[in-house]
Amino acid sequence: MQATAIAHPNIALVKYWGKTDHEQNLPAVGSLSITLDGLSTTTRVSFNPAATSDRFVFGGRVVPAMLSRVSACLDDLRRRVEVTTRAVVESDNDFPTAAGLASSASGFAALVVAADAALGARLTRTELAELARRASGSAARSIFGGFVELSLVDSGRRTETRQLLEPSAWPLHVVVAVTETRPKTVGSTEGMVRTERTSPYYPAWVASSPADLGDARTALERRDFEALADVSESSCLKMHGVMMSARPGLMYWNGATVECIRVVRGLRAAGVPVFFTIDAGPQVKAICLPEASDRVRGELSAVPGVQRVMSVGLGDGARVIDR
Ligand code: 2P0
Repeated sequence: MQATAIAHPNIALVKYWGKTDHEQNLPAVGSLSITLDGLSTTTRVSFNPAATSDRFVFGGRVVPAMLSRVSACLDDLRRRVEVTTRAVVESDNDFPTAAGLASSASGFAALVVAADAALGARLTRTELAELARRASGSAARSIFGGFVELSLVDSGRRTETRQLLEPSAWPLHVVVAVTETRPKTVGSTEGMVRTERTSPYYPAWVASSPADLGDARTALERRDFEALADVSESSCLKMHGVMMSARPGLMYWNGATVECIRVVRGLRAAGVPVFFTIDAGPQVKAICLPEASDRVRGELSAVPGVQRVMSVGLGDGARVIDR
């Protein structure tokens, strides 16, 4: 009744922003991501027949604020295997939670994989991804390693997540430039609701996503870095455009974010294989070929306002490490 799993954060190259159903947490668009290595969430789930409620402990402290989301995710699994046993969930990140590395993605991926193993439920990877997606959209992608696509199926009533390429098939590097360590003021879920309700550009954002996904898939098949760079930067800027056009506008960047974009664009124009992507926060992630990693790291470290820089490669999907 106890198991421990590890999962890594992922970064979307073709972005997810917006939902069609908040109850089911159904995304309005598909997404395509890379799973990172080197940064991990480790989660132990211990089911206890004597317990009357779930408990969530993060970094050694009980966190009541996160308990309802964790419990709802466990309830989803408990319903499937028809058990009611409550659990203690102990989770830890080995990377700063405020680094803009979607800790909910690695967190919920590790949670469903550990809980499945602890209950002996033996769900398929696809089913685990579906459970994780219901808890947090981006978490489905961290179930798998390397390059991953979350697709809408059944006219958008369901999602299906799968691996497109193993990490070793195209071992890109990611340099994360941290420009702010305080938590963001508007969380992703709230930001999405505001964008859906108020941005006049939202329908265009949703309508343009399938073409971006197609372009990114083709770029992967051809290992065409320039094509992947073009579609990824476009998807990122379009997402921030639709965020900024909400009312009141969502502005996740700071001055250093803009300066990092300028530096990455300058490097790329000079022939360095690198492009940027930015999520719902001010950190900049520079994706590059391995040979460019040191140069990119050096240039981003020198940008005023960059507080620290981390370099990582591509990693595997969520997995059990102890049961
Ligand atoms: C992504 N983000 O595709 C996009 C890009 C942030 C910007 O997925 O509400 O924590 O839990 O489904 O997955 C962050 O949102 O949102 C996210 P919920 P989630 O990575």
